[in-house]
This record gives sequence, C-alpha cells and structure tokens, in this order.
Amino acid sequence: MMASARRTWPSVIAGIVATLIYFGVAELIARGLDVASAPALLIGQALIPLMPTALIKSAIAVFGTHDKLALVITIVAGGAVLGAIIGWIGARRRGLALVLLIGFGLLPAVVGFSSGAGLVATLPSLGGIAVGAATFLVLIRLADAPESETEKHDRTPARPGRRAFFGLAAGLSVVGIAAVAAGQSAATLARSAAGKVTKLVLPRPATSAPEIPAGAELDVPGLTPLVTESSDFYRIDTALFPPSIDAGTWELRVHGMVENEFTITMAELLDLPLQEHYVTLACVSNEVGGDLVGNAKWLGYPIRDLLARAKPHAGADMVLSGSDDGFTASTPLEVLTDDRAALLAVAMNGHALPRDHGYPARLVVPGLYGYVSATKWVTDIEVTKFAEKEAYWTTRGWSTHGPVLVASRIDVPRPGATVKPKSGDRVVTAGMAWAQHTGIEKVQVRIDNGDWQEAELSEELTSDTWRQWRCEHTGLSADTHTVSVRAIDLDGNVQTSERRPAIPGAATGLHERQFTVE
Ligand SMILES: Nc1nc2c(c(=O)[nH]1)N[C@H]1C(S)=C(S)[C@@H](COP(=O)(O)O)O[C@H]1N2
Ligand SMILES: [Mo]
Repeated sequence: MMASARRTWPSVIAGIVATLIYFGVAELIARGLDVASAPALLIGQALIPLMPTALIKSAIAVFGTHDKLALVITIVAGGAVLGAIIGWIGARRRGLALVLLIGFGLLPAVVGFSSGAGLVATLPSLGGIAVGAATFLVLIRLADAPESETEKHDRTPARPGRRAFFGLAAGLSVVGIAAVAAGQSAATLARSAAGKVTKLVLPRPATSAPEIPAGAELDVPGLTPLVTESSDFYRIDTALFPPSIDAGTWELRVHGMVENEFTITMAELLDLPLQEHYVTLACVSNEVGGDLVGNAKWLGYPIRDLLARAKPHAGADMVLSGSDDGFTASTPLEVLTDDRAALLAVAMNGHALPRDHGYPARLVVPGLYGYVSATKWVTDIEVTKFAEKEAYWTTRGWSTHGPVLVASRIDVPRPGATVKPKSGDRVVTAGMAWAQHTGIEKVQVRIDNGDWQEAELSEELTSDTWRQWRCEHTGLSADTHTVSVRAIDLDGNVQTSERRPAIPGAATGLHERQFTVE
C-alpha cells in the first residue's frame, strides 16, 4: 500500500524530531549519572571501526585534532538525516521504523558497554530510545488525527491537529538540541574542573637534558622550530575525550611475566631520580610531508629501570602498556631494556603533561611510532609475548612492530608560494628531517629533475630528535619549479621514493612542493 504525501511528510518530521529528542534525553541522562558516555560521541566511536581500515587512523587524527563540537554537530545532524529516512519508511511500515529507531539507538549503548564502562553506559541510550520512540508515535498520531477528522466532516480549512503537530514538532526539536548543548557544556565544565585536581609539583631532574647548541636552530623564516610548543604538539586519541585522572590517586601496575609484580604511585614515581630528554615523536599515520610529528623535552623515569625492578621472565618479548581509555600499545621488550631514553614521562617542556598529552603519566620511546610505544594516561604495564597479546592498532591492521622510517619534509617555501630570489638569484628551501634513535646523516634536495644537492643541516641535538635543513639554489628560471627532498640516516638508509600508503607501517615517498620564482 502506497502512503500519500500527506502522510509521508509528517512521518519524516516525526523521525527527525524523535532523533533530536533521543540525543537530548540521552545527553541529560549521561550528565545526570556522570558517565562519560555522551551518546553522540559514542556513535562517533562506533563509526570508527566501520570505516575502511586505511581511513581509520586519519579519521582519528581529524577527531583528535579538530574541535569536538564540530563532531557532535555532525553526528547529531547525521542522526537527524537517518531519523528522516526512518520516518519516511515509517509512513509505509510503522513497525519497521520503530525497530530501526531502537536498533540505531542501541548502537551507542553497545559501544559504551563494550568499551568496559559497564551497564551504566547503556542507560543514556536506553532512556533516549524510550522517550524518542514515544515522541515518534505521539507525533504520528497527532499528524494522523486531523486527516481522518476532515475526511469525516466537511473539508474544513482549519486543521487544529496539523498546527498542533508542527508546533509540537518545532518545540520538541528545540528542546532536543538545547538538551544536547546543555549536556555538552556541562561536560566541558566538569572536565576543566576535574583537570584542576592535584597539581603535580615536579622534582628537579637528576639528569638534565643537554643545552640546545646555538647551531641546532637555523634562521629561516617559516621553518618549524626545533622544540614544539606543547600547545602546538599534534594529538592522536582513540578516545574522543581525554580521560581526566587525578595524579593523587593515579597508580601504575607492572605485572605479567615478571618475578616481582608491583604498583607505583605518583608520589613514589616523583621520588625516583628522573631524567630529562629531548625526543621527537611521530605518528605512523603521518602522510608524506604531514605534520603529525613533534619534538619535546620530556621528564620521566627510565622504563628500563622499572622493568629491572620487575625482573621479566626469560621468554617474554613484549610489553603491553595500557591506559584508562582502553588504548594499548605493544612495545618490543628489548627496545625498552636497551640504553635508549625510553621514559615513563610526567612532564613535557618543563610542565606537568597537558591532559591531551597524557596527564599525569605517559610513555615516550625514541625510535618507535607512537601507536606501539607512547601510551598516554598509562596505568598498566604487562610483560608478555607478541605471540600471546595484541595491541589496539595491531588488531586493526597496523604492523606489530613500528620502527620509525627515515623521513624528511619541506617547510619553506609554502605550497604554491611565489618566491623573490634574495641577493643575486638565491632561493632558499628548508625543512625538517628525522630518523629517531638512528640519526640523520644527510639531507639532499633537488629542483625539478636536476641533480641531488646536499643541504646544510642544523647541529644534532641528539640522535632521538629531528634536525632542520636548509638549501640554497641559484640560477632558477622565472617559472614554476618543483622541489623534492630525501634524507639518509646514519645507518645509510636512503629515504625511498616509492609511494606507499600509511597502513600497515607508515607512508613512504618523497615530499615535493611547487613554487614559482618571480
Ligand atoms: N591512551 C592513548 N595513548 C596513545 C594514543 C591513544 O589514542 N590513546 N595514541 C597513540 C598514538 S597513535 C600516537 S602517534 C601518540 C601521539 O601522542 P600525542 O597525542 O601526545 O602527540 O600517542 C599514542 N598514545
Ligand atoms: Mo599514531
């Protein structure tokens, strides 16, 4: 049986309003119960694993870096579109529409529950479903009512039922959106309040980082600074909101295949001799030329010494570190026990870790991508075997071992820039190169298809940090040119020009940029 347009539109509108009420009610319940399961965000989480694997990490990068408000708006708007479709179906098959409303409404409950938040995480969605489905039915009934009345009696032009329908639909939409907005603002306030608990008083480092030599920074306008400000440091989080942990109650448990299991509190950790190291951290999903890489001064306790206290059993070959948000990373045990500056860090650039970067404690391991080493909000260290346990990204198609590949990037000139040659006909190109824990041997730059030319390198801070490069070019025609760059590490690995996507083990290829000489 075909439904008429007169019945389709009210049903579509009822679907949209029911969805907004769903989000609104669920949001208020989430705030009331103080569970971190804002349904709109749980849906974001739910969608991530449904995306093609190659997209997942870039999606995470986008969610992690951009305003969460935009995400909430996108998801509520997307939900409303889905609600409209369900409403359209409902004009024909009301029962099916209800099943779909309930089914989609349950998604966040499933995500919340399976992320280990417990049954309480399902309550916001269940409440939202109940009120949302009731809204849908009431609106449909209201839309239906006047039609049958006008059919019974004369064709009266006044349709009080219709007016009531639109009035109620508009009113409830406003209520739903306002509830989401109120819930989100309350959550934001609660989070910033929670961030103010127990401020860490940092001890003086037992071993300080080296002074930055004058030659470690080249003077080129537009070139990335050697040390990245914490507020400019890239962010990758699988959790849409960073957990807020009180340093006063934080504990790290070290266990698994060890002789001596123990837990350590923040007070105990801060009492240990802490070391300060500059380490450049990079994300495996960084595109060629991308900016998911940064360099900071970290203060922390060597993981090697923590593990020495735990005494790993022979046969163990991996450390699975886990955090409060369900993220895990698998790091080769040998990397954590050799002499590199792998740290359980409590400070970044001289201050307690910002919440986004792992407050109150995180791991930082030179030479490995973040996803296999740099667990933020770390609370658990389990000594185990690669054959027995798998980490968060590894179960999603990324390689188990994540050593950093030699890489380089062009910062200057900006893409598509028009360049006026300096004194004489000199054009300057500049950028960054990194091969953490191996070190950069040289950087070579090429204009169009010319010969590779050796760039000037900034003085190395340590082999764990990136270096700046700068190159001068003369005799370039007043035309558009392409500059490319490649780095060679101290083991003699030449950065490959072969283009490969980021999954499973980092993108390769050379960074190129076009500019015009005036
Ligand atoms: N708990 C937790 N730790 C995490 C992640 C995460 O999503 N959750 N992302 C990892 C990834 S993929 C990277 S690249 C680094 C990024 O650290 P940053 O956000 O401080 O730059 O953190 C790692 N540690
Ligand atoms: Mo990453």
